[in-house]
Amino acid sequence: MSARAEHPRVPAWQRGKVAGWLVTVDHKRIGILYITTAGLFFALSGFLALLIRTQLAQSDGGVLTGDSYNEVVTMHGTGMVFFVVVPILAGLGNFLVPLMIGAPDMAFPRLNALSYWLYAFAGLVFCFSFFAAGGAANTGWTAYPPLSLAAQGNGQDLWILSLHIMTLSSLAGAINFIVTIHNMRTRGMSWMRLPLFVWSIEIYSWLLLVVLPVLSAGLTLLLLERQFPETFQFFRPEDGDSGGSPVLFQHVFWFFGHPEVYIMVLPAMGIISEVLPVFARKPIFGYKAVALSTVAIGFFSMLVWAHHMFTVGMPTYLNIWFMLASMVIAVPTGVKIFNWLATLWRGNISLDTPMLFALGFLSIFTVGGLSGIYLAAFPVDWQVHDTYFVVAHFHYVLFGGSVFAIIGGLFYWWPKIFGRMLSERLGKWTFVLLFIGFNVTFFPQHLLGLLGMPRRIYSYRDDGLWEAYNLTSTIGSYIMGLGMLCFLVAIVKSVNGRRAGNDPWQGDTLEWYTTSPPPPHNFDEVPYVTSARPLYDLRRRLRESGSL
Ligand code: HAS
Ligand code: CU
Repeated sequence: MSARAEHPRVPAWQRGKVAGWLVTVDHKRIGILYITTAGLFFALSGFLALLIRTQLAQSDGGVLTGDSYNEVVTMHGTGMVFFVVVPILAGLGNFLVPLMIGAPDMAFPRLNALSYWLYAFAGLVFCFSFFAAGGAANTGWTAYPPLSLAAQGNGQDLWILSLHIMTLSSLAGAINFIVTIHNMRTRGMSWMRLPLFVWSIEIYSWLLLVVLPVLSAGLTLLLLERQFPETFQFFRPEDGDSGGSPVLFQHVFWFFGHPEVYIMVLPAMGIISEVLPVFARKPIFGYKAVALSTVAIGFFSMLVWAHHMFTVGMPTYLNIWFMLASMVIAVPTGVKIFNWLATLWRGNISLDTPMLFALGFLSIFTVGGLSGIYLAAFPVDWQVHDTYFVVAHFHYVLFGGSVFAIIGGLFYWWPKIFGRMLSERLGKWTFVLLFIGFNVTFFPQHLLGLLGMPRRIYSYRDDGLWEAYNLTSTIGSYIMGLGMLCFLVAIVKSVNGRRAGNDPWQGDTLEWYTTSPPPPHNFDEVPYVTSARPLYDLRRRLRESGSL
């Protein structure tokens, strides 16, 4: 029973098991709610992905019609971006940030609960889209007009509405993270002693704060023009000069959309920066450079958006600007990659599951980053824009990057969150199946893109190797499905899993100082922080004084 339930002023109806969760304002419970809800959306969006791959296994697959294929692709992409990756990072951030900075809770616990419930509500509205007259939203996660203006039925409107609600949720969450990180750090924890995961949540929050309002504005205009086409004409191109501009929507969308992809990868990089040193038994190499490169990536990510629009016909000087600015991001990203490699160098490496996923992240993300550099060269992009090459690129950075890091992070922090270990044996199976399945699924998509296969098509002419590559890709996706099943089994089995002590991995950061799971108030006392590795310092002091 939690301390809240024992509190005399907590009304009786709030003390029950279910009610206790519904009214909770504890950042740890809210974190768990976020993670489980995002897990459900992961299952849904992952199922849609397998539908897509099943349809594409053959050139004229009969599983989906053209219309339903468009719906499935749209809901898969939107689901993964908005309802899986961003909120699961919010969940990890919620659980971990206060613990890592030695605070009792987030700065605004009630606002925190509101963020979660807005997310849950947005998710519900998003799902209603499936049941709308005329079917679910079907114009892709980018919802470009004029297509998204022409889309019949209310599925598209519900989609817009759900993203509006999600934006409110994320804005409230971002403000909460920023205020918490700025004001609630424990004694001694200066900015240069902040855990790197917390750094990444700080920049994640600032990016959300700056770019989400722009998305909301664009979606509001889209909604208005859909509902009142007589009155508004922002994006429709007809009527000569008096018409709107569809390219305007693309600018607005990508001013949000490009930073969004770093919103999804920076906290993943933060996870990697926590996991690698612990399993290499060395401090992170170049802490300052890794922390500041996060800031640099966040800043530059707002200057590159039109690399998604090289084919709309921008003047050459703009193409050149967006090309160079995009390539510049390789520098701070490379700083991270090389610092991680240097952290591994001559480390005493133990290949536990979190470490396997971190190494998987390193290798796959680098490949995805490099194909990003190809795409940033606009003459190359002209050739492969809107082909499967782009699909391959972003799955390398988003699945091999963000999702690998998230799964690794879950294996790492599971014992802290639930007090039980996840099975190492199943963890290794999960990793092997996902790593192999991932590459079998997405590597051939580079080749398909180079052969000219467009994105978002539900059937294709069996032209030479197209069907073979597609079938390979589908087989890979089933292997990934098996990998996720192993993860699920590991989760179910962990209910009776081995109990974790406070600090099963010999971690460096403050969350390992408290019990697993932590008590409602987190800490009885917090040690004074003198470096970025307070627990390492503590162990060393104990060892030196002979008590360890
Ligand atoms: Fe990307 C499209 C360019 C990183 C996600 N990206 C997407 C889409 C998504 C996405 C979701 O310029 C599709 C959206 C849609 O639905 O249409 N991307 C880049 C570049 C980087 C990059 C330059 N992307 C990401 C990350 C993502 C992500 C991170 C999510 C997590 N991306 C593009 C472009 C498009 C694009 C075009 C549009 C394509 C189109 O036509 O639609 C960089 O941030 C990557 C930097 C990382 C590295 C690897 C590590 C660095 C090292 C340092 C040394 C390397 C050097 C480069 C100096 C580069 C190891 C040397 C160059 C060589 C070629 C060897
Ligand atoms: Cu981009």
